[in-house]
Amino acid sequence: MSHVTAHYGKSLEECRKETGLSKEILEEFKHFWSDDFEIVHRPFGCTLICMSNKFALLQDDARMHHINMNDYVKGFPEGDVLADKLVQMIHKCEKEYDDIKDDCDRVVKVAACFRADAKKEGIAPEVAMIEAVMEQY
Ligand code: BOM
Repeated sequence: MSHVTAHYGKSLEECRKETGLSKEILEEFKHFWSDDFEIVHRPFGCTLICMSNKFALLQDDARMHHINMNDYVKGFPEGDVLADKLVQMIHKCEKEYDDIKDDCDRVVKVAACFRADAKKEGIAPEVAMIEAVMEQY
């Protein structure tokens, strides 16, 4: 998961300009996994949509594109074991918040749900692990 985060996180700066996400809210993407980062800000949800679109990970309805997400994750170390799990986890969270009409607001909720579940499942990376692989991307 550290590899996926390091790669996905590279699109943050490009999207920051589009969505106006401040450095006060999130300085670097690796902090997504830090307990100190509260996943509550609408601009962060808009930023995740922008970032995901850079890798074609979403459908037109701003829900995850299952096949593309699976293929994307598979390309990283331990991707084979991670891909199915990640798609299932995100989809479970999407279903929980399907009634939220605003895409950015809904994606914030989905992301918070996903982080909580990833921590419970023991697949959330340490920030230091992300730092260690960032230079590979
Ligand atoms: O319903 C919209 C689904 C949005 C998918 C993006 C969720 C990703 C949460 C942010 C965490 C990212 C860490 C690693 C990369 C996963 C692609």
